[in-house]
Amino acid sequence: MAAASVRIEVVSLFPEMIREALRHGIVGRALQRGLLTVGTEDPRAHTSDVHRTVDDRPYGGGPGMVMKPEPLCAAIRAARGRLPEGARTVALSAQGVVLTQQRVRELGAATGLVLVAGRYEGIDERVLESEVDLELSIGDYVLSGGELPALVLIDALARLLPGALGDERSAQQESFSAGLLDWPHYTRPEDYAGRRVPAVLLGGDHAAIDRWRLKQALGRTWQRRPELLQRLELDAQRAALLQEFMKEAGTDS
Ligand code: 9D3
Repeated sequence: MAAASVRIEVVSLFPEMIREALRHGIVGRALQRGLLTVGTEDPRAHTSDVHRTVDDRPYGGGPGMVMKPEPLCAAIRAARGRLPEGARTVALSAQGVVLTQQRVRELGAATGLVLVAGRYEGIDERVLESEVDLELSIGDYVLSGGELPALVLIDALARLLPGALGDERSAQQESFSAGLLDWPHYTRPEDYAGRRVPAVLLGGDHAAIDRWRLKQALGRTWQRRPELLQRLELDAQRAALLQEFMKEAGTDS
């Protein structure tokens, strides 16, 4: 369970990118309600040369530029100074360990987080050694900086805050489908362009609906994310539902 309120500071050369994105949706409402506070700190504010230099060429040569230590460290310390003692510092980096819901939950337990969004080819290694507790990636694809990953992490953290979601999913529903992909969702009309809503969802047999949903969730996880299914220990009912799905997938669909 997340703390009652999380305080986050994002160190970024594009603070507007952070502030602008967070105005919308569930996160925007969590901010308005004070469940979450997000500040920003721009390393460029911690330069003193006329060009306000935040990057420099890599030692050893090669393409691209590296975020230089002094302005970045000064920004990190300024951001940390606004947070309670014991705040953790996380750099969003393509070299990081991959973010998972498990790691989101762990980070949600912190009262304060400094998120460092890198730009250019990367951050001077000495900043990572001296100021950063953890490097996080959001997956194996190349982005142009850490701002969108920082926003991804903030979004995932905000959803864990008590009261952040308008319509709380019950703990029972969570365990019903834990570790599985969602089942297919339908709303009106019953017939859309000749595609009908599955009949079981139209009747009032809630036990049958639960079985159908669980079977679809198991089947889709098997088809699309088999590695997720391998981690689960299926009980007899789930194993039987998956067997049914597999048999039917062999014939129709
Ligand atoms: C020479 C290899 N570089 C790619 C041209 C490495 C590289 C440097 C900087 C790759 C990406 C970036 C910028 N990316 C991030 O800062 C980043 C990121 C990502 O690219 N993918 C997934 N998660 C993240 S978190 C931060």
